[in-house]
Amino acid sequence: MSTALPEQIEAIFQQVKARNPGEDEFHQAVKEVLESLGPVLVKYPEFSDQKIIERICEPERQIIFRVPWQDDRGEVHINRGFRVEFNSALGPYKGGLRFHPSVYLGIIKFLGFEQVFKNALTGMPIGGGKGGADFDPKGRSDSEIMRFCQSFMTELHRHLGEHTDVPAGDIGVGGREIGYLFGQYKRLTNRYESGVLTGKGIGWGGSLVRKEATGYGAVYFVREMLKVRKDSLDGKTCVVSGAGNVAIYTIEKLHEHGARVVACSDSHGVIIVEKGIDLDLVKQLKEVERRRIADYAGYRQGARYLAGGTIWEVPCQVAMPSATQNELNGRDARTLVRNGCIAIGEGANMPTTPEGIRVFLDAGIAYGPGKAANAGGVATSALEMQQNASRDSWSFEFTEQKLDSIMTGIHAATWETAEEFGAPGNYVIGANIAGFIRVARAMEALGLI
Ligand code: NDP
Ligand code: 2IT
Repeated sequence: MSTALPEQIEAIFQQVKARNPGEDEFHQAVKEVLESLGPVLVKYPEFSDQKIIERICEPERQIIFRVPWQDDRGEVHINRGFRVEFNSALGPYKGGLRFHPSVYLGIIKFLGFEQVFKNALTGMPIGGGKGGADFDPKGRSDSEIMRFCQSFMTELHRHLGEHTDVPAGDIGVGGREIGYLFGQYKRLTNRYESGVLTGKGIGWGGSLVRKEATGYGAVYFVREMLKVRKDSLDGKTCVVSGAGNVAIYTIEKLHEHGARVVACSDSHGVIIVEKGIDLDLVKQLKEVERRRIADYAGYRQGARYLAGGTIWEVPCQVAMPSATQNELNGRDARTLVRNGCIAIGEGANMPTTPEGIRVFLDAGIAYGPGKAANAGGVATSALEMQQNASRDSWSFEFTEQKLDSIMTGIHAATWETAEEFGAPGNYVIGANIAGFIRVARAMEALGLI
């Protein structure tokens, strides 16, 4: 992957940087996509004439709002809420909400931009958007979380709708938060509009498999990458960063495929278990008790905890970054390759830095970028929307089968597109081009919007 862009695309990128100052993550995400698009403009000059790239880099709408709330002691707090409605050429804006203290406009824009192409890759009728707040849920009581969610939705609700904008979870937003958000939306609108949020609870409009979908889907993507190489996950040693929603169900599916996950992590440190992570314990600590992964070592002999350590030093054949952006840099990538890693499947969004990506591609290992590998979450959200629209609910097996075939399809499409554009085996180019073309075609058809 070269960093030198064709002149015309370089000019667009410089303009994006100038128009969005200080938004480093957004610049990074845009650059990675633009680096893939040179051959697309050669093949389809009409996209240049219609300024599709310039239009795709500019969100359709950006909403920033105040979120005031009171903690349990009565103290008032003010957070900042965001929703970036990036592109609706293919369907209503669709994408998660992130509650994390690091959130600012540049993070939400990078996530929204990625979401546009990811959602296009699923082949489903969903546009791209993302939102969130710089709220830190850590250490907050259930009532504080509820009050925050209610205040957040009090402002956001006017921008949402099952045919307009449909949020879901991301970092810091899971089933509990979606419940409080849905409750407040229902109260404000006097409508039981199930399709306005996804990731809902089973029993009040949620879909089976949605909770598991991102992790399971990422493992299916890796399974497909290995299949092309006449290999499989059976017996492989794996590491999975994070210990949240995506990491937990990545580990679960890796284990089901006969792989052994020897390490996972959270923002404080890494837990290493040579004989394989006990996932029930991780679920109890993280999903139920909301504690740190460090506590794992207190319950199981043979578990080592590295405070503040990097998980990528743990030798493995398959690595699945599933925590956050830029968590794996060039040095980490070199360490992984040196230790014999053969496949990377990104559960997180943009977890590998540009230098890290280059190391993986140069080493010729199977590298599945987030916008392809983690698309199973949003794809199953779209399946949830389908069930809501038809007032139906599908079995676990039926829904999981659909997720599997969507992920297998995304793998095939990215693989074939990479070949077609002269970059066999390069899923970065395959995903960026396949996603871009689908959105561009729709934008072309809908006129100057
Ligand atoms: P969770 O909040 O459930 O878990 C996040 C995990 O990542 C936690 O273990 C957290 O540790 C760790 N983490 C978060 N921020 C940091 C940080 N700055 N440094 C180190 N560790 C960090 O979120 P998800 O599992 O839902 O999301 C994980 C990733 O997957 C994100 O990149 C998200 O955008 C992406 N994703 C999520 C989808 C979904 O359906 N949920 C779909 C597609 C992608 P700690 O608890 O200590 O903060
Ligand atoms: O990054 C993502 O794809 C998500 N957080 C899930 C989005 C969704 O709408 O399910």
